[in-house]
Formats: sequence, C-alpha cells, structure tokens
Amino acid sequence: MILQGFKRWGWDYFFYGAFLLAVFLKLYLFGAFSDTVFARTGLVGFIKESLSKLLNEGTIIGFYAGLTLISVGALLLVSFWTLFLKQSKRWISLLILNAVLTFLIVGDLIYYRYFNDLLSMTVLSQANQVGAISGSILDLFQAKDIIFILDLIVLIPLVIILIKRGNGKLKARMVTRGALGLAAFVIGYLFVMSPINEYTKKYGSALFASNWYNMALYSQTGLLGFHGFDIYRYVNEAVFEQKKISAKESKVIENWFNDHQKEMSNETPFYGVAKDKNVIMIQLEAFQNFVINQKINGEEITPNINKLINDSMYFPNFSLQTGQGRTSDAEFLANASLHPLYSGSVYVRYPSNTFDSLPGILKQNGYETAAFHAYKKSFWNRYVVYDNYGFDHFFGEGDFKEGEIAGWTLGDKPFMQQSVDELVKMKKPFYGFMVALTSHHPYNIQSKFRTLNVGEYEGSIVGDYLHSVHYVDEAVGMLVERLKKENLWDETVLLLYGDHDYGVDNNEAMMKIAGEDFTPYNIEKTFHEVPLVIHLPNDEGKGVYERTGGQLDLSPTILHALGVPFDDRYMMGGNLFEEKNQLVVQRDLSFTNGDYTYKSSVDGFFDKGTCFDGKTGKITDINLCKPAYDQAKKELNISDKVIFSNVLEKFMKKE
Ligand code: GP9
Ligand code: MN
Repeated sequence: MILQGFKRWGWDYFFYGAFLLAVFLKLYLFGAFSDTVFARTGLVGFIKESLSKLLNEGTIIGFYAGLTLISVGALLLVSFWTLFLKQSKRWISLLILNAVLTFLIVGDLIYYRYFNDLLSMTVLSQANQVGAISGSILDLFQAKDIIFILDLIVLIPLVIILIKRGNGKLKARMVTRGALGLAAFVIGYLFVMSPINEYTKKYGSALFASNWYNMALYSQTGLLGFHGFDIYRYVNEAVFEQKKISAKESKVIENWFNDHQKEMSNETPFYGVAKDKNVIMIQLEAFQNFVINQKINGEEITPNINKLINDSMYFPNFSLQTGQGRTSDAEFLANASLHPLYSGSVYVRYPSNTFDSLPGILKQNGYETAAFHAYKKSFWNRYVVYDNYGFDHFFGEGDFKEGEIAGWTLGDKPFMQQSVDELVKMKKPFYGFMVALTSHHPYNIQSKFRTLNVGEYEGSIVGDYLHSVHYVDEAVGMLVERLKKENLWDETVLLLYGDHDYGVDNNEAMMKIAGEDFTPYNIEKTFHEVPLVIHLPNDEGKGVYERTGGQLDLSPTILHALGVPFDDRYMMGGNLFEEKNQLVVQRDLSFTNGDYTYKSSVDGFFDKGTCFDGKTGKITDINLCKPAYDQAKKELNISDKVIFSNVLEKFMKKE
C-alpha cells in the first residue's frame, strides 16, 4: 500500500520536499554569501551545533537552533495551504512561492552588499530610489548568484512536462487534505513561536522593540522571521499605532535641549567672525577623507581641495553619521542637526515634520536661501523637504542648462558653475546648499575624464572611484576660482564635506591609499571619515583641527561663525570651533569621542562590540566605552522620539 501511495503521490512528496529544501538552502546561501552569523560555522557545523544545543542542553536559545526552526517553520507557514489543492495547482503554487521567496532573498543579498542591511518595508516603500540607482544594482550582482535559480531551471520544465503528460490531476480526499494542511500549519506555527517565546523569556521584548539594527533580529530569527516581523511592525506603525509621547517623556526631551543650549553658550574667538556673510555648503557625493592630501603614482588625487585646505580650517577627524537614507541622511544631519532614523530615511518617512533647520533660521535672519541638485526633484522626496526646511528656491533637474555629462548626469563642474550663476543673482546675504553627484557609486565616469594614472587600480572600482573624485576635485577648484572672480570669496563662508562612505569592500586598497597601517582601528576610522573644509572670509582660522566631529555639528558650527545665538535652538549637534572633541554617534551605535572608539556588534549587544583606545588604537577594556555608549544611546533615543512624535512642532510653537 505504501508503495502504491508512493506511486500515486510520489511527485507530491518530491515537489513539496524540493520546495522546502531548495528555499531553506537559499536562506543558508544568503548567510554564506553575506558572511553573517547563520553561516559562519559552515553548513555541517551549523547543523551539528543546532542539534547539540537542542539535544544536550535542551534549549533552542543560541543563535543557530532558533534560527533554523523559525526558517523551517516559516516555510511551512507560507506553504501549508498548497496541501489543500489538486496536484497540478499545488506544484504550480509551490513554484510561484519558490520564485517569490528567491526574489526576496536575492533582493536582500544585493541590498546587503551595498547597505549592510536587509530590505525592510520602509525601504521598499521607497522603491523609486531603488529604481533610480539601478546602475549600481546591476553592479552588485555576482556570477555565483546564478545558483539561486538553478532549482527553478529544473523544476519549472519538469512541472510543465508532467502536466502536459496528463499527471497532476489527483486530488486527495477532503479529510486527508484538511489533516495534512492543518498539520503543516501547526508544526510551522510551533517551530516559529517556540523560539520566539524562549527569546522573549530570556531577553524580554527588547529584541523586537528596541530595533537598533535589523541584522540583530535576523541573527536570531533568520531572514523570513525578520521579514515577518518587519511586515507586522510596519502595519502596526502605519495603521494601528499613533505615536504619542507622554508629558514625562516630553519633559525629558525638553530638558535635554535646555542643557544642550547651555553647553553651547561658550564663546570662542570665532563667534560672529562671519556675521552677515553668505554661506555656501557643498555636500560631495561618497567623498571620503582618505583621498585628501594623498598621491597616486606621484600625482595628487585632489590637488584643488589640498590647495584650498592651506587657506582653510581642515578637520581630518570628521565623520559621517548617515544611516539607510544615505545622501538624504547627510543632508538632514547637516541642515537639521538631528540623527537619521534607524530604518528608512526621514526625508521619506517624516518629510513634513517641524525641524529647526539652518535654511529656516537663516531666512529669519534675512538670508535668501537656495538648494541645488542636478537630479529629479522627487528623488529622496527633496522637493517636499526643502520646502519644509524653508528654502526659497530649489534648482533641480530641468532647471539646469544642458552641459557636460559626467557620471550619471550633469557633471559637478557645470553643476557648481550654474549654481553660482543663480546665487550671484540673489539678494545678499544668501545661503546656497549644493548636493553634488558625479562621484556616485559605481563610479563609472566617462573615459575622457579619466586623467589620473591610477596604476594597479585601473579597471577596478577603486580606480574608477579615484578618477571620479579627481574630476569632482577639479570642479571644486573651478568653483573657488569663480567665487574669487565674482568677488564673493571674502564675502562667503564655504563648507565642503562628504555625504557617506563609498561603499566599496576593499579595505586593503583604502588603507594603502590612506597610507595608514592595516589595523582594525584604522580601518574603522578611515571608513567613516569624510573631509570637512571650512573656508572663512580672509582665511580666518586657517589650519588643521584634529578634534573629532560629525555631520550633526555642521549647522551649529555655521550659526556660531555667523553670530546667530543658540539660546532657543533645537539642534543636537556641537560647535566645532570649541577646542574639544565632539562625541560622534553612528546610527548603529558605534561612536567615537576621541578618547575611545566603539564599534558596535552586528547583533546589537553592548559587550559584544569592540572598544578601542583613541590614543593607541589598541583594543581595550569594553567597560571603558560604557559611559559614552550610554550617552550615545540616549542621544539616538532623544532624536528618534523627536522625529517619531514630531516633538519640535510643539516646542517651537511655544516661542
Ligand atoms: C540622488 C543622489 C544619490 O539624487 O542624491 O543618493 P544616494 O544613492 O547616494 O543616497
Ligand atoms: Mn550619496
């Protein structure tokens, strides 16, 4: 009878088994290709460890066992209903499910390669972003990724042939179908829920609620577990939960800002040095500090910026603080002096909140303000946010005249020149915010601009990057000349900084170009550093400033030079003119304060991170990082609450 059953239902066992096994292996492959916890021990080690935990310790706590159970359980939960169907329909449904999950897993992998994170609902709700950087997406595919569709290449024709041959018509009795489907559901549910219950028993709800890092959740629940929770969270946030904060929480936030305003009242010799001067702030795309003042085959990579540095204030220990919102996060940090969100971009999720923004404040102080970016105005939702910030004008794609194309659109040379064309027409003083673009990933700048001799890096993404930043450097040189010609040079505060890291996984090359020793501390530091150059009228304060600082500090620093009081400002950043190191907090809770640098761990637990001594660069006692860690955590927490509950709307109305 069993044999007969096998004859009748053999293809069913095969297709259902193939579905479970193939998708499970793909989940494993995601771990292996992204080198995340799931796969570090290798497939055999991973199975062994899971089983030994379960059998010897009788627990499913421990990363791998729970993760395995949830992955298998989730597969049962998404597929149990196919057991109710007639054979052919079931086979087709399983193929479709397989294809959809494969699409998701590969999507995650591609996304992970660029952002070191997983696709979340908030990211997907910004699908236009994903579309517009498709050049980079293609670049992130690797030949080995083909393995993800090998099973489908075999299974799809097989199902077609079988159905054509007349197989697939069987339909089990109602009771059998019901029992099987229900069994799959119940097993799936138990597999998913029992580890989750164990986790909540052990860690409380923190794992799910605090949400510092998607990878932390993934390392416990696997990819499907993460996506399940992410969808649940998104629906909950968007549909059921109105984020209101209590009066007590509001008071805590208000006190924080009051204390900060007091701290910021320290005078420095720079207070008001640039009173009523114009401001031009330029955000350079993916521009990292390790190319500054460096040579490649005897030639300077950024000769013009290096020259500018001689007449300016240069901050070589200045850091990016961006998150998933990349360029938009950098703009937000620089203009609103709040932290970016953990997930998604403020520009997309909370574009209409009240912010105490640099353009808004300068406008109140009699400035005419304009933002410039030579790409679609809807990208990163800029047109909504710029208007909200209080910019008088936004020049975007369509407003610029045709000109030299470099990188993906109008090159930074004509972009900066045409932006100045507009600025000179404006009422003085003006504030111009330019978002440059040429040096965007994957750096495939046109060959006529490849003028550097990048030697061993020619033909690699690192070489492409060097060519791109070299072009951007020339654009900066031309801009400086132009400002001098327009007699704006000593009438203007000029700031240059980079928006985020360059997203290339080649630490050897980076450290070689930077001329630094290949140590974990140096790598961490170099990868986060973007240049900051501030040129004040009459070369005021020129020199190198070793103090630490970050993008959050830009607006408060500018206001200080302009002599605009900070008394009732709701900005979180510090003043870089003060002779001290600023605490620079990254979105993943890594930070530096000069004395210590903390690198957070992928799973988000404090003591799994690494604490470096800022002087020696050596790993030191983790507890030495704890006080600053607590402060960093509080900062992020306050910033998040301010954004989630639109707290500044209330605070700023009071005035
Ligand atoms: C597009 C540009 C790029 O307008 O700002 O954004 P990014 O991909 O770097 O976040
Ligand atoms: Mn960018």
